Amino acid sequence: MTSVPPSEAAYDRIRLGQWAAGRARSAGIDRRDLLKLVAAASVAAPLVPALASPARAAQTLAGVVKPLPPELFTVRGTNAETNFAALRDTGLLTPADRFFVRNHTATPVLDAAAWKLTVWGSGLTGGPVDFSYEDLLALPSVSRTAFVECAGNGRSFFTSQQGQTVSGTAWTLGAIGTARWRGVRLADVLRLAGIGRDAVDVLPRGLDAEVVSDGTNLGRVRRPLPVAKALDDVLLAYEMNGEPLPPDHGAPVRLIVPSWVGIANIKWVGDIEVSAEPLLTPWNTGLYRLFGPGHPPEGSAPLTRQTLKSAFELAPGASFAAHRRHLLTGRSWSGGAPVRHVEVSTDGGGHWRPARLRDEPRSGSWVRWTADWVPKATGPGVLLARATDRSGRTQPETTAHNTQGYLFDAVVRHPVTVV
Ligand SMILES: Nc1nc2c(c(=O)[nH]1)N[C@H]1C(S)=C(S)[C@@H](COP(=O)(O)O)O[C@H]1N2
Ligand SMILES: [Mo]
Repeated sequence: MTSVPPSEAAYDRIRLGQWAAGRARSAGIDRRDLLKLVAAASVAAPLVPALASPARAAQTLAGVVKPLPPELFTVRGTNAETNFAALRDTGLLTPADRFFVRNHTATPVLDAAAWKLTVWGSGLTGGPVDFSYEDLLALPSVSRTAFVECAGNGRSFFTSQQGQTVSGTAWTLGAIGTARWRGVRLADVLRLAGIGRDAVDVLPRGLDAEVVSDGTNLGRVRRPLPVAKALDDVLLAYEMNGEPLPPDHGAPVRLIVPSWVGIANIKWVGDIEVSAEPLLTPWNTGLYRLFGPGHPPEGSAPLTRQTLKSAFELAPGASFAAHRRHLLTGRSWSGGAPVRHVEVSTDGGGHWRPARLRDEPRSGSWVRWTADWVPKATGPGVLLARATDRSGRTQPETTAHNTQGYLFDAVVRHPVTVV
């Protein structure tokens, strides 16, 4: 199990009890609609395969501003997955031109000069407080290297490796990117806005369009953060890798919630409700909980930290010349603790040997690694990489099923061909 600080674990237990007892407030959605979502979450629908990328032509996607060249991205619905092979020549940080995009609807193009952030709600000691972009720039800034990773990253392997049905975007391992984020501490903004001692939940909301799912309007993307996390290491970021945030990644300002599931990192934030009551939205009830065998009907506690994964910087089916020395490269990461070590297997899992880490492991970031390989037999092969983090967790052989395919952490079998 991922080690979770006591405050997070306590929050989850309390919120789960409040949900079951009907005591938490639904924020911006009818309670019956939330209950329908929870009921639907227990049933998985099959994954939709990605459309074949148009050959050569630079791919674009309505709703995403940046170009999505097929060598860098695989388009999946309204989203674009980073091709891991395209990270081979990059450093620790993912350049913005190849950072994955997960949009519930479409990227809004906002004018920073006209933008404001409104902080409001029953958890403040006074009325609403507005912050302009200039106001945020004038506050003390902090920088932090952190990954943003979708909770459903790796989802397709529930089906391809475990034969299980799961619903959601059929990501392989590229729904993750690591950047250097600069911005202000959310804690500083909340204190300036007058957060009170009875505040329990902090609900940032995006300025992108309302999300309509199966005929139900879920409202704008929003997910409550427990006040303990909101006051800890969360940033309101306005810079990514030394540049102003690009439109697709939340310009002018987004949340960065280190080590937590991607949905916590609300893009294009326009307002933040600070509440003295616990809050429920679709994104912490029917979505982003584990449903299925072994979980209560209302789902697990809302997901918080990411799990542990490893990926090769290789295309699926990549080919290697036999009897030559090749340098295999990849990355491993964990939301639970810094990575401790990584092992690779080039014989389908029979033997494992240590990979060389190229980065100092840090919490909330990934490490690059390398391993040499001299393939001998020609024909199809399978490469595996397996990480262990400092909490002692190692990637398992299989991940317990959940209907929405969240938090896949099992070792992924990477097919290759030796010629
Ligand atoms: N406003 C808003 N914020 C959002 C989303 C969204 O659709 N709208 N998607 C979330 C999800 S599910 C993920 S995984 C991350 C993806 O961030 P990225 O597109 O910058 O990679 O943003 C999160 N923040
Ligand atoms: Mo996500």
